Amino acid sequence: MTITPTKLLSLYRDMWVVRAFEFGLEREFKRGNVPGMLHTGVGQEAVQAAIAANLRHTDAFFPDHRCHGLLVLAGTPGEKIMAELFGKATGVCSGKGGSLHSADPGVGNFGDNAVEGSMMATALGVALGFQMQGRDDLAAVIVGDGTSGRGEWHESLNLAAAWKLPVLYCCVNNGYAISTAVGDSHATANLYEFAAAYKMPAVQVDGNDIAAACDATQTAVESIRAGHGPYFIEYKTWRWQGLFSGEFRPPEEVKYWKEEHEPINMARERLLAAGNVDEAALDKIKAEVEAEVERWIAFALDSPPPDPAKATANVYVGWEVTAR
Ligand SMILES: Cc1ncc(C[n+]2csc(CCOP(=O)(O)OP(=O)(O)O)c2C)c(N)n1
Ligand SMILES: [Mg+2]
Repeated sequence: MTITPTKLLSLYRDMWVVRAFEFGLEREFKRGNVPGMLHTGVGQEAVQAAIAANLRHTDAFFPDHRCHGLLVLAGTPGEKIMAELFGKATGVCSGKGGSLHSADPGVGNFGDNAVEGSMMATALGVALGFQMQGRDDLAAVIVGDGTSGRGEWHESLNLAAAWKLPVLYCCVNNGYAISTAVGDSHATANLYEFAAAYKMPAVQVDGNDIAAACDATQTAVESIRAGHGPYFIEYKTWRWQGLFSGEFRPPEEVKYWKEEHEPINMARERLLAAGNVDEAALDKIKAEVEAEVERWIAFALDSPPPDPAKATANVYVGWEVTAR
């Protein structure tokens, strides 16, 4: 581990931001306060914290459908993300974006897209722009394992490698796309092997080990900023939630990921072993984050819905659409 105990403590808090945000959101979803569908990032906290910790506001990132917590860690106020997911006027995109289509370019969030993997093509254009401007910023694109069977995945990696574009590919391999296991739909369950064929550095890392995930991300980001072209990281992790209610995975697998190899507990044990923080201090961090998330939820609940008269505003840049 190369990260310091102080940095690890800060990442521990970040992981709690992701989990507490999702737990609060799930609770409100079940109460009927969140419209649409919900995919949560519970179980993938270390991946999101590691990515957020290595980006800066002048970079661009394209989150996936489980990245709510990452949006907060990237710098958008938590209440604005929460209100967005509640479909409220005070949300970061005035309640029009929701989970999948909200963006905040001021902190580098260029938005997700419901067509899985399509941001991999968009990221190329942003990265090309950075390269032409001579900047050392990068475009990070976060995608699930399910995306790797899509044409855009391969087209994107090919062009990024050929043109040495500053793209950080963050492949969140949680083992399944909906309920299809990666190894059942690909010739390998190790997706970095595909990326390596496109002639870019490609690594696989334990995505539940925050220190390993953060180290790997830092190495990749430094390489890209130094002008060496794209970099691919496959984070091996596991999501607690399926794409629907009900458990389809074997009990021993669930036990391994939720109890024995669970990212927040692993970080907690490592912090306690390092000896400069005790149980009470770690519990306090969790409680503080949970209280903050409750404030974000209260803000979202108290916020007004969007004004129907503004439904067509800001749909296209500089072009107001008038209702027919
Ligand atoms: C191009 C495309 N095909 C299908 C879907 C429907 N869909 C939504 S999520 C999902 C599974 C995605 O799996 P993965 O990329 O592994 O992400 P995970 O949900 O496991 O985090 C699918 C097939 C979609 N949104 N876009
Ligand atoms: Mg998956």
